Amino acid sequence: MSLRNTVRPTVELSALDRRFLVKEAERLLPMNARRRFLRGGITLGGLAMLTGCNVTDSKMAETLLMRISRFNDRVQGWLFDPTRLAPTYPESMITRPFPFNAFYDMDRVPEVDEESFRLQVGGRVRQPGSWTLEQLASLPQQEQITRHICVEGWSAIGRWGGVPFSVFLQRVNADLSSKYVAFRCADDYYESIDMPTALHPQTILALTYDGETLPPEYGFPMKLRMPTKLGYKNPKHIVEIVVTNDYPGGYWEDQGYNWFGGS
Ligand SMILES: Nc1nc2c(c(=O)[nH]1)N[C@H]1C(S)=C(S)[C@@H](COP(=O)(O)O)O[C@H]1N2
Ligand SMILES: [Mo]
Repeated sequence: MSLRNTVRPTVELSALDRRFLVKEAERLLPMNARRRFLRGGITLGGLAMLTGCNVTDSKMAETLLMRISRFNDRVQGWLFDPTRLAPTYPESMITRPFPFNAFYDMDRVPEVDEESFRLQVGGRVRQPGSWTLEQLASLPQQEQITRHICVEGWSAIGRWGGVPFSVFLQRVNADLSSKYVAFRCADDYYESIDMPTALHPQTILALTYDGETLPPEYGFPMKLRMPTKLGYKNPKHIVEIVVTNDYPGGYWEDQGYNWFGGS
């Protein structure tokens, strides 16, 4: 037996832990797989076969959930239709006031100085560098009234305007065959998305909310607005964009949320 095996404590799973694990796994499974599984009932043995993880302790339980979540990402990626549009709404249906949400309270919203701000762009792009807000505002703009869905159980309809993200990626000569686009924010938030979603016609680098400059609480100086993805995938206060092939993760994803996060 290796030293590593002898020193690492093995925490046996209780019956309650096992029931919780099966529930968690069920939540992480993509819909179609969930349906197929439910016909026979989800068991720990079935999940072990699906993931190649034999769950005997809490460490393996974590690995199993992580593998199911990545399996979910792949299935959602396959199912994603890059031409299918999310519903749009009339102006009369906009939720007023639009809710604020972040991993902190409103009084801690980051302050970004408009004059000195520069958006950094790098990674797999032929034109890396920095952008002022004025330069971004001079690119083609597009508006949308769409529904934002938060996993915490609320949704709201809002109106965002900005640069179609596909236009921006083409402007910086991004390698569009890359796997991911990663975002770093002025708070400690970070996110990443798949390239097909980055190029979706409703994915915009939003500079305005309801016809006005994006207010601080909704993500000044800019947020990525994607009606095809859940709320936490839409980063606010973006300061850096990197095109990459190395999986960048995300603020909530690294704490167990599913990465693809389709809505
Ligand atoms: N930089 C940053 N972006 C973020 C978050 C955050 O805490 N920081 N929270 C996310 C979550 S969970 C949600 S629901 C939305 C909320 O956006 P809103 O304040 O415009 O409603 O922002 C997302 N983007
Ligand atoms: Mo959210």
